[in-house]
Amino acid sequence: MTDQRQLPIDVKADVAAALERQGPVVALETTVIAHGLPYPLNRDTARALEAAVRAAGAVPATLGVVEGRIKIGLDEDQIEHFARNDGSCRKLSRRDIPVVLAERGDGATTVAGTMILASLVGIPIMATGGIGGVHRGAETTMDISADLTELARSPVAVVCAGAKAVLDLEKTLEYLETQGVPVVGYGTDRLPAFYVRETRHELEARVDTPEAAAALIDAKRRLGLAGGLVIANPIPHEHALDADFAERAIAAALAEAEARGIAGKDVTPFLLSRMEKLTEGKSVAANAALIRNNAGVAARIAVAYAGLRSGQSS
Ligand code: PSU
Ligand code: MN
Repeated sequence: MTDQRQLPIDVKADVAAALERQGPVVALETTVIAHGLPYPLNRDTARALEAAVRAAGAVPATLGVVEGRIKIGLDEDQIEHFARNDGSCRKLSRRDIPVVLAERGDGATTVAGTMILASLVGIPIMATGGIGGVHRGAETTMDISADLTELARSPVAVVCAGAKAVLDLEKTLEYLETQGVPVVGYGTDRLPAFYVRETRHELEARVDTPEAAAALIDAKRRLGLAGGLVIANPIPHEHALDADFAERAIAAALAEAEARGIAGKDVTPFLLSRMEKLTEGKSVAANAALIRNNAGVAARIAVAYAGLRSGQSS
């Protein structure tokens, strides 16, 4: 844990109490709220994620930066502010966090940003929709999400529905292998791709229970290896999109992004909002459902992990 005396950081009371007793805490990202989903579905999803974590017996910590202060846990008004994002709320990946603190601005954390803030206070697990990764055409654009390098640095397990389907999944897995990041299927042998339950990409490891996932996180910690891991949890059957339908919409959205010259941090928000139109809202409904599912699984893993750690210390 970093020395926090120099940092403008506020830890919500219930989160602080849980961390104090080494109880289960799940960090939740906010880029998906501020930049990923439309209002008011984003606000309702943020609330539903916290409820899903609580229902599984863990404490949720929705992370972000408000007026230059790091918030480990947001209150209702702050979540509403992020959800209504009037454009003043930055998207915070690693490079952006010092900037928003110095500016005393507001920012919502990506997976990379969430991992950084979570590890400041020792939260070992987070939930998201899908991680960023290597974009299609990265061999010319060099668009590779800082989520991937963060996974090699910060000790946080990321429960997700695989990588965003708009990415080049093969290159994303290659990159994670190079960076030494375990990618583990949760109840699956193949990489899920966000809207669809599985792809042709076989994974090297699989766990079927929260306890098995917790044992893996613990093994990595004991080895002293830097970085986190990816726990890839397929979207529930009833919310999955047809693979061909999803792929056609992705191809159309990507072509449009290229034609309009969308680049950098705007690529993902642009694609997600185009996908919403192209699928007549089915993509956002699926997105909200899979994140809720991931929050519940992350909480069950956090409970198992806290149990394991308390067994070790007694
Ligand atoms: N997946 C979603 N919605 C999102 C994101 C992922 O369904 O909004 C966000 C996550 O916060 C992820 C980020 O960390 O996109 C990656 O952005 P970039 O590719 O610019 O690093
Ligand atoms: Mn990018």
